[in-house]
Amino acid sequence: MASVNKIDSLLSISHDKDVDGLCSAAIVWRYAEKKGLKHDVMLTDYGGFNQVFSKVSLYRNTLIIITDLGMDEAELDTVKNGLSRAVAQGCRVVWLDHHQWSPRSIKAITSLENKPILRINHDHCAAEIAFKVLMPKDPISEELATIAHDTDFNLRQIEAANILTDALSVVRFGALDKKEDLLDAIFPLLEALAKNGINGVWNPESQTLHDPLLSKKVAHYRKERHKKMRKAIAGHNDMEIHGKLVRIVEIPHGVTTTDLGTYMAEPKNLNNDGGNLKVADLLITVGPSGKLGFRRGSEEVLCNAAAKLFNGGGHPFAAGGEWGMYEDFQVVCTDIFNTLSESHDWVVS
Ligand SMILES: [Mn+2]
Repeated sequence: MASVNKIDSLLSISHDKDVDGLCSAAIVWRYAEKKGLKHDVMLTDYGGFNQVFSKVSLYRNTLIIITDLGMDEAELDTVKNGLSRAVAQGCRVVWLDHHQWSPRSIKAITSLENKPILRINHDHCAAEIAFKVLMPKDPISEELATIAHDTDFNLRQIEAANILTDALSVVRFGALDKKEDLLDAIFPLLEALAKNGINGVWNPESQTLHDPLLSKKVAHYRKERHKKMRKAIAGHNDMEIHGKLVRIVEIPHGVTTTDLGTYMAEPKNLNNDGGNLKVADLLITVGPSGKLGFRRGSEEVLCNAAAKLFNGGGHPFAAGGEWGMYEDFQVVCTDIFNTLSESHDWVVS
């Protein structure tokens, strides 16, 4: 077995998609600095594990810290093989996450050599776990964890967290549109957060981002998003099933499920064609590639049980599933309504 004492560098692998992944990576960065370890960053999303975990076998004597990523079961072998090789070359694995893990995936990580650490806690976001495990005495890491918690639990009580969420969306959508490298695009934000916490990107006095161009882009993005969400609401499809109001909307390009879910949970946003819509008991968003998002407006609905009918899962209050590529939104709606009618699992009686 390789020695664990020779660790001389750190590899940070985190989620590219949201503020929790970003803040987790920033906390790991601060940990690397504190320990004086040379450090690399990789960001990924589900579907991209292959690219990242095939590269970890190139590392030696490196502490590999993975944050805010659950196991992508489809890529389990790639992940296991990559990490096994890295570990045989003196690496050590620390995986900090808050998603659902299967017993098989847990075993794949905990059975690695060199005393792997797998910390899964569903009550916290990943940045909070990273803060507690790696940097418990660091006020900047604590602040980053608080910011991440506010967005990950969709509390939206911290304006800096809202801005950071939108800034990250602007940067991500911009890079995806131009087919640019996501890490390159996100890196300046990550570096600023790692070095100076939220104040590295945000001026608390003027309540604006330091980067004036990004500030402008965020303002524009918010305006456009508002227009797009109005349009999505106008195209809504409602049906009462088992006494619950089920609403399906299409997600416009550049809008996230959380954006739309939050917007449509507010009665004041639901003025449609002069009439007032009720907040739906179950809101289902249909993404461009047929991905389904489930949010609820009443506790008499179980989003995870509804999502399960569409090859998905999640929490009672928020879940995700899949319908598949589609052309006709009406066909998707009819099928979803049918499937929900045939099951009572998602309704609390
Ligand atoms: Mn997260």
